[in-house]
Amino acid sequence: MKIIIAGGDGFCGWATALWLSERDFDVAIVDNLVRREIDEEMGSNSLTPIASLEERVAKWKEVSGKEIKTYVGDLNDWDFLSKVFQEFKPEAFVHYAEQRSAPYSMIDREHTIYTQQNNVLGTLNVLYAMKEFAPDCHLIKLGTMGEYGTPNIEIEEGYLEVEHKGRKDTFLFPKRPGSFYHLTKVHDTNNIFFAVNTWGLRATDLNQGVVYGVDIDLNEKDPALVNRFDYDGVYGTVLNRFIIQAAVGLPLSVYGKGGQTRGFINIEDTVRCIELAAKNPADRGELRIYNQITEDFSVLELAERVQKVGKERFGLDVEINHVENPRVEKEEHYFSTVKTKLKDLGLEEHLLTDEVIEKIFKLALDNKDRLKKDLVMNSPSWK
Ligand code: NAD
Ligand code: USQ
Repeated sequence: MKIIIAGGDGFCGWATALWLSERDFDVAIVDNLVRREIDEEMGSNSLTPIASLEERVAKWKEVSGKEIKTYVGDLNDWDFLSKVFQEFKPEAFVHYAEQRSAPYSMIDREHTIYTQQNNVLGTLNVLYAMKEFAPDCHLIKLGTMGEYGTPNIEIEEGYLEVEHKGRKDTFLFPKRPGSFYHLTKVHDTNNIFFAVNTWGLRATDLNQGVVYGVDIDLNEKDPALVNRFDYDGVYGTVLNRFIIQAAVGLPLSVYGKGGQTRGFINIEDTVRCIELAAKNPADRGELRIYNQITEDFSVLELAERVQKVGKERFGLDVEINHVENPRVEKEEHYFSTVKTKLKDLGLEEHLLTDEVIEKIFKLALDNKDRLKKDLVMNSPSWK
């Protein structure tokens, strides 16, 4: 299968590109490398030293014998995107290429507008490119569990059947997201739903939860293949942050009460979910929506798990701090999710065991000298 990974230089995209390439998919990466520019803008870095995209794909060819084509450019550059579609002729298009940090989207007006333009307009360009050049191509779009927010009812997989005054209909599940970033994913879903119904495109929207881990096996194959590992208050996600904080001897930063509960997924399962979605394409005119998570945890529960592993396996005295919450979100709430569709397609889950935490811990310890302390608590306030 000819498959494009847009955002293939990023955290999920790089792991997915190699996973699919190893399994004989014909992979092309599309990326404008903006994430590396944002690192410079924020003065931040990946805890692991990452090679350039050029070096990465060259090393992959040397290690695996497989070629990954690269197109460096922006989804918002229509001439560039048209050329990519016409030249590569994708059968599937995995769309990771968005500004994905909620805190970044809340810094100020400019960052909000950049995030919304980059994400919403980029996806519209992809939809138009599919319509014009590849109407049979399957769009595999990364959405997010945060589209739903934290409703006081169970979160279904994308749709909700509603009975109102004696009549029934099925709607996209109601959304109440918690940042301008999360809102872009809601806008994308609405635009994709419309395009699929109007033009007969095929699409799968994967509402992925918070991703943790780093594909450590890649690092073991060759250090030049190592994935990024964010820890700062803007791009670092909560479990990776806690493990890195514990490894360098900083207290774990639980925002507020820590009862915030979210769906989580190991990066090892992210790549498998994309493979399953690619092998089970939606029909023309169909938008499939899956909740791409394997387990739900509260933030405080995660901090306690990391504290326990730090103590038992590394002899560390890990402190948990309840710090003032920079976000506007519920700190105690109901949270229940349906997550069966990917399992029905064959997903065998990699759950959060102490061994998994220990493995991530080791990578953090190996790279701890690269941590810049002033980045750890640099989240902007939502207000
Ligand atoms: P990332 O920032 O590491 O990677 C995103 C990549 O997309 C970067 O390499 C960036 O340069 C590229 N990009 C951004 N805008 C682009 C554009 N206009 N044109 C071309 N390339 C562009 O992010 P990630 O963590 O790998 O997340 C990937 C996707 O998965 C995002 O859409 C994100 O919303 C979604 N997601 C991530 C998580 C998570 O925990 N990391 C969880 C749920 C959903
Ligand atoms: N949190 C803390 N302490 C921290 C960092 C975060 O308590 O040091 C809390 C946050 O307040 C929040 C929860 O942990 O309640 C999750 O925060 P996060 O930064 O790990 O995740 P989030 O901002 O939601 O975004 C991440 C990715 C995003 C993806 C999303 C999936 O950056 O791309 O869409 O996870 S989800 O949350 O399911 O929408």
